[in-house]
Amino acid sequence: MTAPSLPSPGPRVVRTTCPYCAVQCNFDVHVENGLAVKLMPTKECPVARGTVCKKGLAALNDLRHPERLTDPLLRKNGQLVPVSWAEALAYVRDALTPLLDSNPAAVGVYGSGSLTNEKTYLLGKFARLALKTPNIDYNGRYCMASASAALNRTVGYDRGLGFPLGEMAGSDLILLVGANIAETLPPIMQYLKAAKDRGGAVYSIDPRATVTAKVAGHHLAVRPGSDGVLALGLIHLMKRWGKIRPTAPAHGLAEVLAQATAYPSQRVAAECGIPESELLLLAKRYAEATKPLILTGRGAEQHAHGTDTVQAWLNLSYLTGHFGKPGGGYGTLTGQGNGQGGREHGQKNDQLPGARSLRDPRHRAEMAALWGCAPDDLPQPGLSAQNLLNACGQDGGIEALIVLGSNPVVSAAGAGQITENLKALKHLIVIDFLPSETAKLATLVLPGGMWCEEEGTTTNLEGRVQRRRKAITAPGAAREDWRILCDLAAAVGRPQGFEYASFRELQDEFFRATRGGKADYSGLSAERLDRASVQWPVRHADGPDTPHAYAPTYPTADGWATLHVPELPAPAPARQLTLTTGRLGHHYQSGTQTRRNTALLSKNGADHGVQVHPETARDYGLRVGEEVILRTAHGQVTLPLTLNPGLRPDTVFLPFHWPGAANLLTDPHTLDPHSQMPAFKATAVTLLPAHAAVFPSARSGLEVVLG
Ligand SMILES: Nc1nc2c(c(=O)[nH]1)N[C@H]1C(S)=C(S)[C@@H](COP(=O)(O)OP(=O)(O)OC[C@H]3O[C@@H](n4cnc5c(=O)[nH]c(N)nc54)[C@H](O)[C@@H]3O)O[C@H]1N2
Ligand SMILES: Nc1nc2c(c(=O)[nH]1)N[C@H]1C(S)=C(S)[C@@H](COP(=O)(O)OP(=O)(O)OC[C@H]3O[C@@H](n4cnc5c(=O)[nH]c(N)nc54)[C@H](O)[C@@H]3O)O[C@H]1N2
Ligand code: SF4
Ligand SMILES: [Mo]
Repeated sequence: MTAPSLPSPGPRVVRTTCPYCAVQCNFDVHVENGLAVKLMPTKECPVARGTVCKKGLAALNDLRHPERLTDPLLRKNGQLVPVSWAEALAYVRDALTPLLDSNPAAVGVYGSGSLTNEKTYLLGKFARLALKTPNIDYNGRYCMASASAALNRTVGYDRGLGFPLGEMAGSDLILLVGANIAETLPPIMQYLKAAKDRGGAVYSIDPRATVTAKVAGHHLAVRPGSDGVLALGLIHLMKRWGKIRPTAPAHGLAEVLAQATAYPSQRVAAECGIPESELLLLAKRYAEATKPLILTGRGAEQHAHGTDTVQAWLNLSYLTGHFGKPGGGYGTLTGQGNGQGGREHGQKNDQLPGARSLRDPRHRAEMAALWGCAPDDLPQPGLSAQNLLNACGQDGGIEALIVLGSNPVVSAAGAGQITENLKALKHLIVIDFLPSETAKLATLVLPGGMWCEEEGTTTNLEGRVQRRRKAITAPGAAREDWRILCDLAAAVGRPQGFEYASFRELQDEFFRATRGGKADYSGLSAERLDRASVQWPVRHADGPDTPHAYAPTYPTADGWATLHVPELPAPAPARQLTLTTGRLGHHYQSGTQTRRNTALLSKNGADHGVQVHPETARDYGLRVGEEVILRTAHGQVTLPLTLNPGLRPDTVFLPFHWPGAANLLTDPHTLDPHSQMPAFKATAVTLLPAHAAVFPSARSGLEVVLG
């Protein structure tokens, strides 16, 4: 390998993309003496058009944070101590080679939607070709996987938004179903406001009255988990009102319409916990709209019936002829920086690059030819994310895990059990740039590169591929992640296919690998992306890109869509208190980056508390600011109480950015059968004051003494 390229020392300005969310705002990073000194938004950004959010603006702070990892750390006598790369890689050789020789499936790989396309591609290739393990998956399973599963089984592929974001402004009715974009994807609010300015109506469908709901102007506070029923209620009314005119012929139309007859508005209003009049008003608006746009977020999707919930909304859009039309239809709001590209290029347990299937003999043959192996050498699909973590440290399960770009000690469902599982591993190798809670458990930590220390591409929530350019060099002995993966392949004695002379060689191979896949990037090059960003597929160097992804016909066996009949659970018992979880505007994900960033630290420190409706607090005898115990079938936590009058009284809300909090309470075992998504957004919970020795089960009057 050649030495890393050193950027020139003089002052420079490098345009790159944000390390955080799926909007992928463009910034100009000003570099002086090899350090990033200033970050400026640019009006030329095709997505955010010159706006950024507070996280993006503060992104430089972590680059040279005092806790930044600059050396490999190896666990010796219980402590992580700095070692040379030679010693770190010798550990990798000694740890992994015996497992790879006897049972490669005992080595797991856990990736991330934060990784660039090139790293995603390389991680999948590394698992299949160097490690030969079937057990690779990634944190996107926790993210938009339910929407992805619904789109894939309906129209054969999945690009979160099938149209350019700017077209949102032309919609006359926008339904945000479980998406709090004012806090999670702030620059998109400009398109929402533009739609409102033109007379469009915007609804937030969310158990909480969020900032987004206030700007939207219309709020339907549904019970957690009831969104699918709401969609069936709308289909029922559209049918009654003669509004069914499907986008194109499709399989399953009759079955889907037949199911909706069982969902009259009275039933639907009761199950969703909303007034029937509000349901009828929404239905009337939907029926009259010319370009209604349904956008789902994690609130609708992160359930054990998330795929079927999304399916119900997708069916509504398709049946009423809006799906796939410019400015209208259905889309999912992808979350992570490269949440879109991260789900296309082979870090999923069942996937090969270009959104190919690991189960398809033709796809296997295509990748085997590119990688110079026999198709049968490629493993079959392995465990999906939560099952992979559940299998860690278990008899006959995963003995060594490599983590790149995730912090499952905070973000996995049932995080208490997962933490014990990770501790029980023989080897936990974490590649990170900061000491995340997961890195702190590792046997080996490898210091990786941060966003503007690496070259690459990311694909944003509308399928727009952009360059993420390198502005500075990683500090100390930290290395770019792609080089670390190549080093690991060499360490286990399988360097073939990982001997790139430059990043460019890897990037060009990645673009080539997607040729002929559903997510085809083969018409791309760094030079083309320098001229303009593009939306995939892009099949030829001089050919067009694809702003509208979902025009019929579809990449399915016969070109038709297949609408599936959603299977929805019975509503939760009326008196049940439900815990839901989500995000705050100034924190990102498991918090490794934002909890260290002084520009983002909360002013009052109460933001990690549990949000409860004042009426519920009164019912349970709780006072503001006091510590309360939350208990579910999966765990218990004690946190300060915050009142939120904008929340449904039968729902409590907890942000998930902190360790020892939300995910100690979530269920690691009950997964969506189609997407393998845990139910992050609905867990039956009980509350009690932390000072109380007895547990007043408020609504039943029973008292349970805590052990
Ligand atoms: N500030 C910030 N921005 C982020 C992130 C971050 O961590 N912080 N993460 C990024 C990522 S990876 C993602 S996936 C996106 C997520 O973006 P969003 O989907 O907007 O985020 P969440 O807060 O998880 O959930 C959205 C809303 O769903 C509501 N909700 C909970 N349960 C239900 C339900 O059953 N039905 C309905 N209709 N609503 C429900 C919650 O009250 C919440 O307001 O954000 C991205 N942007
Ligand atoms: N209860 C609850 N749990 C949830 C959710 C929820 O709404 N509620 N949301 C789920 C969702 S949508 C998501 S996406 C997950 C996210 O949760 P995680 O999968 O934990 O993702 P991050 O917090 O982004 O973790 C990224 C880690 O990798 C590091 N990192 C980031 N980028 C890179 C990189 O390029 N290279 C290297 N080497 N390291 C990197 C960061 O420092 C950090 O430690 O959480 C899920 N968990
Ligand atoms: S976090 Fe998202 S919205 Fe904020 S600046 Fe970064 S890409 Fe833009
Ligand atoms: Mo996500």
